[in-house]
Amino acid sequence: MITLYQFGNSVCAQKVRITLFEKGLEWEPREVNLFKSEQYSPEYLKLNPKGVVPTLIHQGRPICESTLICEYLDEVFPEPKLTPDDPYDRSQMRIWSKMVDEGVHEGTTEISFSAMFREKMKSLTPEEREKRLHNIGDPRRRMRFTSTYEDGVDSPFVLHAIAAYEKMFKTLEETLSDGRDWIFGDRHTLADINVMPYAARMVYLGLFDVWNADRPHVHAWWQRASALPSFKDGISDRLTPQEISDMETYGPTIRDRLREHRAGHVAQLLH
Ligand SMILES: N[C@@H](CCC(=O)N[C@@H](CS)C(=O)NCC(=O)O)C(=O)O
Repeated sequence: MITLYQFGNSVCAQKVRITLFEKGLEWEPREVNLFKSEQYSPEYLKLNPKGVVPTLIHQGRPICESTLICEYLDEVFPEPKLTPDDPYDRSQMRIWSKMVDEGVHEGTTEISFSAMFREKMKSLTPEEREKRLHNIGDPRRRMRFTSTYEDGVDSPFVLHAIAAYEKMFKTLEETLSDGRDWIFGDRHTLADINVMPYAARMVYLGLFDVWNADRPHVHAWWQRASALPSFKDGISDRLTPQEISDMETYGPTIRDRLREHRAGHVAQLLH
């Protein structure tokens, strides 16, 4: 029996749902409403001490961290294999998950907050907002949330986000430029699955081309990735009309400013 604690439009829960679908596994959802701060309830913190989704429960034991959950699922349910066969390639696959976990994930949060969750935060009561900003008492998380709430797209954390996405999409374009379909060749692996929800969020927000206007291989990869049945089951079919409308409405409001910041970042990379 597999249970997934998740929140609908959470990127790292999407990653795990794609993997569950790829493995053909049955699972039960448990919703943790992040805007009601349910992730900070004492019961949930016992499962996930960071107070974040997702958490997978398998054989009565909790597993945290979406990258670790996906690797766990790949080991316990080996078919179809979602990791490269070669140990060197597996180490390189983890470069992709590290790129996401060490920058792109936070970046997605900052961009999503500055575009749309910021609006949602404005509609919370002062007590609810304070609970979210306080989180589990992590000062860095408070700083990030407060900064994107107050300064929106001009938050310095959005600059970190732009840089993290630039690195990921640049590396993806270079990797695919020899004509391969997927990051490790002719079959998709956890490296692609790691990137998919983060690319999808930028597509839904109408921001994908801030980075990828001149990256044809990334575009072709996206066409293949978004056509996978696991993409449909893990991401697109589960988005509510409201979530889609929020992304489509608010994303473009930060596009011009994001483009300016990205141009400044790319100019710096050239020096
Ligand atoms: N590294 C963690 C990140 C988890 C994470 O930040 N989850 C977000 C949703 S995508 C969350 O629960 N945020 C709630 C909060 O920070 O209060 C993972 O990959 O599982």
